[in-house]
Amino acid sequence: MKVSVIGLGYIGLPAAALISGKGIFVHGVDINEKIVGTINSGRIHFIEPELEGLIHHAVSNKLLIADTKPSEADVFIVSVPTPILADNSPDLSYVEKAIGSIIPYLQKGNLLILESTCPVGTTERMVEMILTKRPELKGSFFAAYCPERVLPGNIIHELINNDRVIGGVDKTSSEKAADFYRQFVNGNMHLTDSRTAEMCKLVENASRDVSIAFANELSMICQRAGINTNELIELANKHPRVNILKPGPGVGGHCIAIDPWFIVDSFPEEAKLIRQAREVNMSKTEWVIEKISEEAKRFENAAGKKPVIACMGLTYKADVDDIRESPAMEIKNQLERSGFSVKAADPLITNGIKETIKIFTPEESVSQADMVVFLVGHKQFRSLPVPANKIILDFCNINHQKSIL
Ligand code: SAJ
Repeated sequence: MKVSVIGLGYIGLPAAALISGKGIFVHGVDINEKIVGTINSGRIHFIEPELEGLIHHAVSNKLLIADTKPSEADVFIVSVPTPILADNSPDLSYVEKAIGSIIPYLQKGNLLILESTCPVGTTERMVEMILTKRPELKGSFFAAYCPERVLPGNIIHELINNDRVIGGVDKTSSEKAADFYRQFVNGNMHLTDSRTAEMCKLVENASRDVSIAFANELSMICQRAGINTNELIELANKHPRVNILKPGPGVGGHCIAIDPWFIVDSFPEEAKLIRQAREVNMSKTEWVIEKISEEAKRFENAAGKKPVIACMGLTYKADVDDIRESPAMEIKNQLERSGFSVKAADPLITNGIKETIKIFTPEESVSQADMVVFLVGHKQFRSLPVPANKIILDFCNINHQKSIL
């Protein structure tokens, strides 16, 4: 069997690693020649535990080759990005380009799987796009939507063990796709239709966005009420059926901050709460900037100079190196645009990003700053000493580290 994985990013590359790990040849395809070169040298282009070893093993055993062009295969997996445009509508250009690139190579009996997060109805539209160009394939290839639900930092384990939702455009397609995944997935297969599977992926993340919005709104209420939000949430969660999530400086990443917009875009009349949750989570980032600016004003009035501000953490969430859609990065940039001297520290930021951003060590940032603002709860910050004469603003509940003289 030969499998072609189109898109070798956070989802495609781990899938390629697991499939080739089962002795199935994988032809990986990516438009980025640098990524193709990195993979063919047995290395990977982002941090993910266990993945580099699997890729190195697959490449050295000639079970994985990366390429910029597709070729014939038995199974095609499309796992390319689906970002949103400035007006928050989905950008399906990568999916359309990926599907367009494999149309000449599709053969009777092939299985096409779309894994990229996409609006409801996309899989059916892609099949129509294929049949417009290749009408002779009608009824003789299989197509399914199979979303992934892995947590960055634990992708390999979750790809293997999480249940999978398998949404075929018809029953046989669902069964073919489930049989394919069973070769490397231990989780249960839940078969449904493609539209339900597409919506399932979106609602998983939208429901989380709504839950996070509740925590973020609570934090803004508590700040005005003079209540410690984290203590309040801890107490409320003692209730056996309450699970309030953690407030943060906003919602980042390329999933939770993006996917709900796919539902809002398709169902603008009905998706009121989902849209409102997005607005609350985006307003939280502005609120954090406002709070930092208010504290900086107080410092300036007292000290007669603008404070140097240490921004602790730039990634989109704790203990990952990913800065995509990062609220912390947005906060740092806005503070710099407001004329503040910012000393940013993030021990997870790998060199590639460092070249474009001046990154200090946590110790350097703290020692050079008047205000220390914790934006991302990296575990390295938990034991970081902060002298008691520094103003500490903590937006990620790192507050159990002790200040020292
Ligand atoms: N966040 C909070 N408070 C919380 C939880 C998260 O402020 O209590 C923030 C994080 O700091 C981050 C953002 O939300 O900025 C998203 O973080 P996350 O851990 O919720 O999600 P991701 O984007 O890393 O991964 C999500 C996961 N989806 C769910 O948990 C429902 C993952 O399982 C998905 O596979 C992934 O999106 C995806 O690829 O869709």
